[in-house]
Amino acid sequence: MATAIDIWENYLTIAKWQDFVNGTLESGSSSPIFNINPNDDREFDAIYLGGGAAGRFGAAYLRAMGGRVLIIDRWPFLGGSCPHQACVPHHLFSDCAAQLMLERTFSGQLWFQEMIGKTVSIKPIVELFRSGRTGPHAMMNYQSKEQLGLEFVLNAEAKIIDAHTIQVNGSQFQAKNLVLALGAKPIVPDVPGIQLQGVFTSQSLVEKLDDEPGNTAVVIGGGKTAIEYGCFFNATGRRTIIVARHQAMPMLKDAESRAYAILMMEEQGMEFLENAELSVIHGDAQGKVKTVSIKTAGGIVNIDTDFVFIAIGEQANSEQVAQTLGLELDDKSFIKVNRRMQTSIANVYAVGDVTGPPMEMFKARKEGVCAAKNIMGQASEYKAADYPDFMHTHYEVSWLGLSETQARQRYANVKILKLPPDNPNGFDVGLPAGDRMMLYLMAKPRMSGFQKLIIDGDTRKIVGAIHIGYGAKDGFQYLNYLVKNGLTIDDLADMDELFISPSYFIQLCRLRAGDIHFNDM
Ligand code: FAD
Ligand code: COM
Repeated sequence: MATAIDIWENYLTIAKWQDFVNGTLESGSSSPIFNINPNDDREFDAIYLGGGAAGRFGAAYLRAMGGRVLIIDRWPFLGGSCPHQACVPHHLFSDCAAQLMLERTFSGQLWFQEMIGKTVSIKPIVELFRSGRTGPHAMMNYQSKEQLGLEFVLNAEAKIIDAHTIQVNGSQFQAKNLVLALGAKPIVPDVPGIQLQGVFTSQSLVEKLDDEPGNTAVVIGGGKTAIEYGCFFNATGRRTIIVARHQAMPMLKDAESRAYAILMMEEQGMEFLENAELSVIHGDAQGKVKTVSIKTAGGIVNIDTDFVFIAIGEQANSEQVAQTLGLELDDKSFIKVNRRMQTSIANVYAVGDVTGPPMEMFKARKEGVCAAKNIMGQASEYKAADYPDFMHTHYEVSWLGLSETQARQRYANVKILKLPPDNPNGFDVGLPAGDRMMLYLMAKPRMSGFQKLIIDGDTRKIVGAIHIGYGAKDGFQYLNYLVKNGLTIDDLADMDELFISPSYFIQLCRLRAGDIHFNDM
């Protein structure tokens, strides 16, 4: 049993927290950090197991409703995988990819350095992340303790004893309810050679990369993480091959938008092997990756590389709860919950990635809050649906609602407003374009983005929107809310645009809205 550090009486500044988290991570200390109010003798309404997005937001809400809540996390910080291994490194790498695409496009022109033949090192970027991530960690701890008044135990593995009891470092805690917010981890396929040096997942890349990868990256998977990290590897100047079991980037349903996104990736040199599967990873005498064999419809393709990135999905951290509590799991081992976030045991809730897709922050946080409300007696239901979505290529790709094909299946009179419009030059037109795209607009118009608004011409309601470029993602959060509430072309036409803005939806609508029987544009 390690000696616990009690911090309840201590005020820790953000800087102090950062030192503390840095020190704990670097030393590998196993001393738990206790922040529990000794003067509150109420029973805990809930223990949140896991203090990531789902646990931290749920616990904060429960406390705000007047309840008593404890969070337990095995990391020395709150916030979970997002700032440590997931969204934050993803956004750093995607920022680098966007910046590097700009630098390569303008290599040797204007003030841009010569980039031809240059490979950018990945390792220093990973190291930069590793040293910088404790800033957000410190912020989450400070906010949780000093501003939200949360009670927590950090740097300690939680062991479930029964549906009301948790054991941490030899101490037991009782609660009326348990909320399992244990998250998920990358799936690692069982193929020969998977243990070789040079095989990484999104987690191990940021924790363990200690050799600079060579000139070829093989990415296994065609989903968000595969494409996002693949575009980063490609932008650093490496040959990058995406190996997708079916289609790459299937989540972007609009065929024309997807075609633009894929074309722009191909023009950056990305290669795609679709309907293909990782077969064997071959190593050299030192135990390092040497060649990867991919099974394709045309036979085995061998690729020489020392760097394989696995991104084929996530699996729930549900083993312990399945064993100790005997909870019902689905066929992929995600914990089954009803719309109140209750598992098969009524006082045990599960929230966030541990309950399965969509694996997104808003869903984790909202599920955490939904459980809190139910625990505090406010009946609440949640099921993620009709949400806006996004991912990165070298661009930011945002979408909401239906694709054009889906809309045509549902509505008889679909109208499309898009940029560039259908025209003989294809994509080779300098619109859209907006912030961060003006250089492309002038010099490489085809790279200036793509966007589409899909409208039911009869009701005049917006039913779908897609934007590929930069800067529109923020707006999609709000646009989706309006679309769900029946936003029409006329409503959009009446809004005030901040011209030039990256999505031209408002002005396109205003140009068309005067015509009762408007046409595509
Ligand atoms: P987590 O944040 O993983 O929290 C689970 C917590 O449980 C962890 O802190 C862990 O330490 C703790 N824990 C587990 N077992 C125990 C135990 N036995 N005892 C104590 N503690 C335990 N989503 C977005 O919305 N935007 C993005 O840009 C985005 N990018 C992503 C990029 C990548 C590479 C990945 C993999 C995911 C990304 N996601 C993104 C998804 C997002 O990160 C997750 O949906 C979100 O972090 C899930 O939160 P959670 O609270 O359910 O799980
Ligand atoms: C964000 C982590 S990086 S949390 O959702 O605010 O806890």
